[in-house]
Amino acid sequence: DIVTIRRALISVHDKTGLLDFARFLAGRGVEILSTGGTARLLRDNGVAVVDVSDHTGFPEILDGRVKTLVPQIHGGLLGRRGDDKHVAQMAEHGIAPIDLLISNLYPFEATVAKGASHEETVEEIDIGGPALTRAAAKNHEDVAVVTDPGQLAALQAEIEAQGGTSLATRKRLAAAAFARTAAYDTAISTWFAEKLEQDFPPRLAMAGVLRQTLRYGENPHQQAAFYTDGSNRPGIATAQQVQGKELSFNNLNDTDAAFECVAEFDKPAIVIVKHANPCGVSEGESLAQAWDLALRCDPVSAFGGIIAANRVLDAAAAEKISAIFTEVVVAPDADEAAKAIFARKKNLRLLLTGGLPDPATMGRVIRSVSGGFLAQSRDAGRVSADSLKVVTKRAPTEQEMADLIFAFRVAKHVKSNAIVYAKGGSTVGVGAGQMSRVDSARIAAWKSAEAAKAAGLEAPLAHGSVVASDAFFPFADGLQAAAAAGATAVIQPGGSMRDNEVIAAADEAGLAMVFTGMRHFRH
Ligand code: 93A
Repeated sequence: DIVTIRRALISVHDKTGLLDFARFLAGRGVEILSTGGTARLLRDNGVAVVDVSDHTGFPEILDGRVKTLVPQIHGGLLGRRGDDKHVAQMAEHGIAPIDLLISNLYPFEATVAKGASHEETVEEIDIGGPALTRAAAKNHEDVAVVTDPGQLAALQAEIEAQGGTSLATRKRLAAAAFARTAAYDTAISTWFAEKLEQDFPPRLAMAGVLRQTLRYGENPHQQAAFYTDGSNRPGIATAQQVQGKELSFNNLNDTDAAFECVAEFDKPAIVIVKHANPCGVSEGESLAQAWDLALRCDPVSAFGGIIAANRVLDAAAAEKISAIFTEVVVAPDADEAAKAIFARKKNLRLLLTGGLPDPATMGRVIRSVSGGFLAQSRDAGRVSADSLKVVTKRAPTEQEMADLIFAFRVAKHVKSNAIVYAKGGSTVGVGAGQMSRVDSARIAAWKSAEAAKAAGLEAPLAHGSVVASDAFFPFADGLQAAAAAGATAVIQPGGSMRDNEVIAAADEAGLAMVFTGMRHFRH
């Protein structure tokens, strides 16, 4: 199953490592066909090449849009060498077999990332390259296809050792080639859909670009990998890991939860996440102050947590964060002093993203179900003071109103049933993921009492706080639990059959309550 290479076609945008490999081929007597820019580079460096246009007798036309889209090339890649009819037809039409294709595509993704114009971006949609790549990959029985400069070294070693390419290698290269063209088309369709601001389902493009294979999934017996969606939007997918141990599946999942949450806030803010739920969120005058207040909410859970900041990390914040055991720190950036402080903690993973996710963009959320998947747009909903309806006799004070909006923004990032107590721009008790709302309310209150004990305070932190619920209170009991914990104001969507009972209970306890009309389920 070894195929000797007699003729190769090279047509690449990324010319990394190409010259050495081309010299290697030329040294073995391989005829090299090549397109405009690639041919020029090789020829200028003394490698003998035949221009594709000379080989086919057909010039490159339409500004290079048609270079290789001709039967002599595609026939040379697609003809079956062991098939008499194919061999005869190739001979009849003067089509020479091509045994190796080296191709990589116009840099469409990079062109989108640099914010190029519509016309420039369209011109970077490679048509001939994917066609060549898919033709060669389809005919892997006889043809090898290189789509990434990183594949050249191993291929050279195999050719040196065996005199040609093995079927196993050709199959592996074909799989990588189809993955590459699929990802390329995904990037194009995503870009189009986002330009057109299409709604679901056309916006959905499923294939991702492989960013990293992961050691394992949520558990060690599960396989896992991390893909980007080709959009290049700032977020976990654009993060650079500056230091620390290898990122795990759970690290990435938790880090995303923390980063999406911290991006909601305008003032310096810190979010501490455990198991994809925030266990402490705070705004502050500085990141260091926000850290102290976020940590106060649940210092027990914060151990081994994921920390997200919405500002450039500075030395003061880095010192404080480094004082406890933390798995991951993520931020848009960090200054040199902060980096030096984190560097003392060798295992700590520091991720810098270059920006914050935009909480207002639609994007998409995908979840698998047995035999399929569910897709929805992101929860980009956000409440503001003027969208809230006061339903109780007492209206919230200005401070309560600010805290209500803060608490509801946090609740959006807490798994349902979510109950969040907050005071002065900090969470003081979080109840997450319970099957009944009243249980979440009780847990959040209990945690606020524990946090107060840890801080050496008499009263639970929830005393004099406000409370947010991600969905309506179906009964008065959840609200009564919040009142008993010391909350003075409530924010919730409203819309329950028993809203009247819930409002009456709030009035009875002297609470102010606002309805958002918007729900933030997160399951
Ligand atoms: O413009 S194309 O879509 N039409 C083609 O026929 C074609 N053939 C190869 N793009 C085409 N290519 C691409 O040109 C390759 O994928 C490669 O990225 C690039 C190499 O062009 P040059 O050799 O002129 O630098």
